[in-house]
Amino acid sequence: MKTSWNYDQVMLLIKKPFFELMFQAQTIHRENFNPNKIQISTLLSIKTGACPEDCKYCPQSSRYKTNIDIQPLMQINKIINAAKKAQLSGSSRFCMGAAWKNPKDRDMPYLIKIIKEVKKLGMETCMTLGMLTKSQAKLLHSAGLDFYNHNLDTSNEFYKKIITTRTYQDRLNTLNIIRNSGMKICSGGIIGLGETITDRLQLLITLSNLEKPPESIPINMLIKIKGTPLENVNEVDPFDFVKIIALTRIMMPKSYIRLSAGREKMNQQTQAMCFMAGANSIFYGCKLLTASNPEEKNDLELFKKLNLSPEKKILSKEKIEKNTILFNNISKIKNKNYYNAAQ
Ligand code: SAM
Ligand code: DTB
Ligand code: SF4
Repeated sequence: MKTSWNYDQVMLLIKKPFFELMFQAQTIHRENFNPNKIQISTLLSIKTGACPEDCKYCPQSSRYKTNIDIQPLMQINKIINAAKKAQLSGSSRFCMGAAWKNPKDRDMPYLIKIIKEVKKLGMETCMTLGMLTKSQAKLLHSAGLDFYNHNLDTSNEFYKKIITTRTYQDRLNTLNIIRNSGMKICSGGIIGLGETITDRLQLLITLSNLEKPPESIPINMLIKIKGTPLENVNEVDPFDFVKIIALTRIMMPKSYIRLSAGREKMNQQTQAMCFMAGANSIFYGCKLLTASNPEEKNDLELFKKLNLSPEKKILSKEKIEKNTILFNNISKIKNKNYYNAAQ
């Protein structure tokens, strides 16, 4: 049965002594997941920058002068090469992001082709392309897209201070469209935008009280990007961040919680506490969309220390080799420059 959360209940949770909260979160985590397993996704920006939206945290908005490399929609062979590389390094899901307010209908055939090619590799797929119409969502689902990422980012009240080019209701409408299309929802938020604790709690209440909570919940720590209006906002106390992860686990016991942007600034101990609090997914690979992420070797070292291993769907060596031969026969393209840039 689905639990519905209200503000008073959640306030009681966050006020609990730290170790009580952690114990409750860890207990719920163990009832629903293997605590030694982690889901691994890799991100790729398939269209970068020049976004018409004004999200104050984002380096890709055309309103701010940031140091990013603006790129049009990427060629399919480069996308597949990146997916292949992610798969070989142990990632089970490939997440593709585009700096759009929404995709145009004319983009759909190309997006469908991308999804089908990534699926052929045997990977799960996720896209984040902005708002969707019903027919676009249906097309993506029919092409085999497993997840659609669309974050609520913060509370309804604080949202207006962060983004003016769309409303919270626009965001909720798209989440509804995704749910009805049959795709799984990936939706979470950012901590560290200058929001209050109440805003953080309201975000979690909204997510948990959706008709069905998101299957995947990315919790991002703001990466302060030079040139954006939030470049100098105050730092978040790591313990406050860990508590938000614990709350997310308690409120949405069956969802995957992704420790997302901002891991590069967290030490191993903070990340370990996030995993103890119930986070069980990460973005793996040294780049997020435009910002950097911990190097693979550092993550592997952390996994080893914590005895964490990838959850599943890592293909056998034989299957990956078979896919590689198939893939090379299809595309024959080896883009060394791209690999160099991505490394
Ligand atoms: N344009 C699409 C959209 O906004 O839905 C998809 C791409 S957008 C970059 C995906 C998410 O990245 C945002 O919703 C936000 O949560 C996160 N994000 C963007 N910039 C960030 C930053 N500087 N720090 C942390 N998270 C960030
Ligand atoms: C999400 O919640 N975080 C990811 C993914 N979904 C698309 C994006 C993080 C972006 C960090 C800033 C950047 O790389 O540009
Ligand atoms: Fe555009 Fe998405 Fe960045 Fe907002 S978060 S500016 S919609 S790319």
